[in-house]
Amino acid sequence: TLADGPEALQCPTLIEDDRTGMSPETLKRAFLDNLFYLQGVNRTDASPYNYYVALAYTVRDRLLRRFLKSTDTYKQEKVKLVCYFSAEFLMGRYLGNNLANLGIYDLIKEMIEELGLDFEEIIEQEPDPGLGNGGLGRLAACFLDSLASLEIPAIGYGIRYEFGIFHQMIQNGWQVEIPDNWLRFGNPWELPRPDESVEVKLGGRTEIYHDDKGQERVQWLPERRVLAIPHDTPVPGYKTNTVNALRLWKAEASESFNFEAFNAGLYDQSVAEKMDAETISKVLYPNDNTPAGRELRLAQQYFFVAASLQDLIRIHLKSHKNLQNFHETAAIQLNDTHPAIAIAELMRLLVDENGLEWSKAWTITQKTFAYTNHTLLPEALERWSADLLGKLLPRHLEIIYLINHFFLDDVRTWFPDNEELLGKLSIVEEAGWGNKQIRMANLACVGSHSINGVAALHTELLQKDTLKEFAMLWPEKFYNKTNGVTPRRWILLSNPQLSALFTEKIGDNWLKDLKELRKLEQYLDDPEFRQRWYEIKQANKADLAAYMLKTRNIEVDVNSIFDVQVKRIHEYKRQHLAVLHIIALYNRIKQNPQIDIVPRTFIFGGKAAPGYFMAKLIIKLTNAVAEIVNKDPDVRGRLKLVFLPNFNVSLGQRIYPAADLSEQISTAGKEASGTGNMKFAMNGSLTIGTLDGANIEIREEAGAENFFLFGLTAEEVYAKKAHGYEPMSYYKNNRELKGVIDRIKSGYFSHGDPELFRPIVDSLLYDDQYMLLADYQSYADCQEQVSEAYRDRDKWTRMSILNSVRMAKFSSDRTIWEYCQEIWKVNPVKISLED
Ligand code: GPV
Repeated sequence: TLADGPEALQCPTLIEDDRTGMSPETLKRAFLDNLFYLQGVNRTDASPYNYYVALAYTVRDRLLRRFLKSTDTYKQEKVKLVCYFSAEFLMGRYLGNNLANLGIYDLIKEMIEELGLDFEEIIEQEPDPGLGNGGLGRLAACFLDSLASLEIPAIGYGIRYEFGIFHQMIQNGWQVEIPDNWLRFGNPWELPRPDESVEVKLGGRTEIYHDDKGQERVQWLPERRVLAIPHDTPVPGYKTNTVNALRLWKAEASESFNFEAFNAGLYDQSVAEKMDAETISKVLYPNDNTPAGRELRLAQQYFFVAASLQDLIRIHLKSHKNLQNFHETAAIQLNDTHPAIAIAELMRLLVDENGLEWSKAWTITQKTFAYTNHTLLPEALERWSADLLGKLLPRHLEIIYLINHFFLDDVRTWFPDNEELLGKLSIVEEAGWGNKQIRMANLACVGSHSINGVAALHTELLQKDTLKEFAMLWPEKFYNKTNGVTPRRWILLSNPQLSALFTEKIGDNWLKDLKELRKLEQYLDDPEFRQRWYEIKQANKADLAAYMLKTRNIEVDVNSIFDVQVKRIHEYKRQHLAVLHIIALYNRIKQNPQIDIVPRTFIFGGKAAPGYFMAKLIIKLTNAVAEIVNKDPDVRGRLKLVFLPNFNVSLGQRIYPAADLSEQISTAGKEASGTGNMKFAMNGSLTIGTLDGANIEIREEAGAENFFLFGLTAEEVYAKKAHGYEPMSYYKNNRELKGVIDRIKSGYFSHGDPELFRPIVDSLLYDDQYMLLADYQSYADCQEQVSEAYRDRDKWTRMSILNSVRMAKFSSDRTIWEYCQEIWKVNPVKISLED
């Protein structure tokens, strides 16, 4: 009271601020306030969605001080910023993650439940932000979590797609795509920053002119301009003060441009142009491991890269007088070649717009960029026709030609008279009839100081094969950075029971240092621990079983092996190899219904690119086999096949913890790394897999005896191809395999129509690019070993424990730390919350 005098006022925590207070009473008050004042609803008629929004704002408020403190500190201390340039960020839902990273998950859960509300239901109101296709986009999200958790100053730059990856429905066994209008109800996590908008130019032509010193220079006379409006989402580290930004750009029409047309009485045209501009950030291209090749896609890539570089230059010039040391302010990582046009854009900004000498600009550019390659598939490497690129970005095409010219001149002095080498290294491919293609991987290699693969085998094959000429020129530029995933989302959030067991036994430091899990090996021989391990897996399986019953109306046996393959559908990933094996098991049962087999539930999930015919047909085949197998009385429920529609981050969080067996069965030498493989293993699934991507390293860590290995090695695959591979001979010589293919051919799974699946059958028999038939027997035999191992619960549980506790290498914290030390040369920066 006033009578107490000023001393009483010196205790400011007496009443907590509703925006920052962490006591249960304050949190509750803030939550209910956000329901009433931000949304105008009473408790009596609030929907679960209203509650979600109220809670999201309650949490966001508690991030903001750390967020602004982080940004301020980076500015004050002129730190080097890690800039992750990526066309995709597959972030997953924010609410649960932000609660966990703030360390208030349990507190809030209790508060919500005290109000008589369903916490789980509220979490599920949030649309899963699907601004990515698969592994590449999810990797970017795991990296942002690790960067903030390791207290590294960083920013993610990308596109704020209005429509994310399509929602997948299954109708009559076929994939049907539904637009993902994820922003329809707004987005409480993002902060639009219209005052930091920048303009991006497109189209037009270039012109030579003379500057005031009489120097000949080039300027770009664009045909149109669009506004890029940044939207920032805070990305908190796990129990740190660091909150970094994910800065996504939205395209809008420039006001100035609009006015001209409007004043000229062309209102309709000005509105059309506005819509045209907005098209750029309208929709994510739903391709994984295949380039789109469309002009709009290139416009998207240039749009976000040009906006991000302007942003970084603005930040740099706030504390530096010129751009000579730009590379000391920003370490830019190119997530594949999607943002590789940034190399030409930075050259343009430095040379054309800031008057730097070409060679000086080139040094800065090379010191700024680093390139991550994510694929070995030659058809997945991006190439743009020079015509298309020149139409949209005339000055960039000239700059690319210049870069190539100087580069090839150097190569000629190093390796005289080697036209073949020049042809391989050239950024420009002469595709005949004057049809030139720009090879974006070559541009990325030439313009970067670092080139990395994403798993040991992948990096080795890049150096030996895909990028061998560059590896020969610059061996010192090549690095391996084996992928990782964040244990916060992929263990703590998705498997709370297992997390609680870990923490009970060894404390919670494993969430900051996954090597801690090794300590759990001491419990391997403890029957009580193994029992709890088993019970947790069974409980997770029961949860998933309930979900499958509810969403697909399929009843499954929780004592069966949950055998799971979830990932984008692609022929090289070989979902159809697993389907062939299921048909083989079915045939064995049909031949002898009394046969003793270990029951299995096969769970598939994954989206097919809408234009990828074979991938869509594989989905149809899977569902067609399910339809027959699930209802055949001879099977007696021993085999169940479930295709779970719309596999995404949220569904992954349900599935990984419930899996007994993780299917990682790509043709050796085709999967760059895989990251789902790591999420499964961390959650105690055993892997059946080829020696491909990161499987090799997972097997090394878990121990060969705890991994089900099958199939040809990458080397054997190459050798077989070289000697003329004949899939037909496998069909003719393997009775079981022949029975499987004949079953499909006969129309048994297609209501008697032998044509429906002919494209799959023909591709297997006459081409089999991915060598399913060569690997079939090895796979089927290996699956027998899996079944035998599963019969011995003790043995299986031990293997499961060892897989999980030995996965420290695959924490993205380890991956990011290596990037920081070896490529970016950055260190942690502590954020203080004191004023
Ligand atoms: I290139 N990847 C992807 O998800 N989309 C792409 O367009 C391309 C690659 C994936 C690879 O296929 C995976 O092997 C890898 O684990 C992942 O990128 C992350 O590196």
